[in-house]
Amino acid sequence: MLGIFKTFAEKLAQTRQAITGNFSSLFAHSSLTEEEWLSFEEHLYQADFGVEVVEMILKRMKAEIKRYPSGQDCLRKIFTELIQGSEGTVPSTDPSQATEDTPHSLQVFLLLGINGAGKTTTAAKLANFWQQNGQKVLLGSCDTFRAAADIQLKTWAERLQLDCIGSQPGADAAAVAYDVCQAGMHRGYQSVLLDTAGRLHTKHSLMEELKKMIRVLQKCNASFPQHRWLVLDGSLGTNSVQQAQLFHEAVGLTGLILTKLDGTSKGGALLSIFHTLHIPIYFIGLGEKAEDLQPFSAAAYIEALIENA
Ligand SMILES: Nc1nc2c(ncn2[C@@H]2O[C@H](COP(=O)(O)OP(=O)(O)OP(=O)(O)O)[C@@H](O)[C@H]2O)c(=O)[nH]1
Ligand SMILES: [Mg+2]
Repeated sequence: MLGIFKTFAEKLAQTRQAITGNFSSLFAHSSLTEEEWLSFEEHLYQADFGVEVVEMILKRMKAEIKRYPSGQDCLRKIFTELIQGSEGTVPSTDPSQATEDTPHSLQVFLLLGINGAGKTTTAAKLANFWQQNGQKVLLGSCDTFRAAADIQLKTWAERLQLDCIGSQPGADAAAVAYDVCQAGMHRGYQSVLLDTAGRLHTKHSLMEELKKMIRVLQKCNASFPQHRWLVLDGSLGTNSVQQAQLFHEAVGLTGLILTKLDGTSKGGALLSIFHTLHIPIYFIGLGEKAEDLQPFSAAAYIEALIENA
């Protein structure tokens, strides 16, 4: 557990710097001048907490700061309350826990998102994470839009020794998804991870294609895909909120993954996105390597933002 705190703190350093800047003195006291409050507000915007969350933080801090030994303690308390319920827990894929109602213990994860969000990389990292934890995982390359997408996923799979079913460019993505799930069920896999083509949430036809994919998967098993996870580019900050809302309206998202939080000062957007959508966050991407995908920990995230403030 300590490891995750250290990793989050290291990788979210840019966001932490945006919030706390030169505020070490500020956080040591329980009272701030008007000028300091204004400056603090600016820093919160720099870390991209978004208007609503910034206003909420300031209102509460101004009212409550005197009750705490330091501004840091007050901020920690507010963050902790705002982020409650944000940690997604992946259901057990233990076959022995399958019931009569749900005979298929196979868990199907559909990874969605706009172009370049990090879907393919995240699919490989997730498969690797679960495989390392002893699960039998199957990757499915359902981005049939570009030949390069299939190659990209297969390259990851080869490097990490992951099972992967590829596809031909131009093939029907829904049919590929169906075949991957059939293989998943019949070959005793516990999880299937489906990579999809990047799509603009504003393009009606592309969103319809996604709905079709889900309808076809439901023919495989009515519960599929149990997980519809939106992969968001964390460096886009709160700009992702509308995008997430439209995906949610189209397919009913069950989870979020925020990538690229390592290279941005906009990590505050995570709190804002959760506050707006109330969809749990399962993993966050903290770099390009396989091991840089981490299960989301609300406590580690908060400590990373205010550590040494
Ligand atoms: N620094 C950093 N880079 C990341 C992270 N996740 C993904 N990337 C990089 O982001 C770029 C895009 O990732 P992809 O996985 O190809 O994104 P995609 O959503 O599959 O893209 P399309 O298939 O084109 O829609 C790649 O260069 C990845 O290495 C992350 O957490 N941190
Ligand atoms: Mg991709």
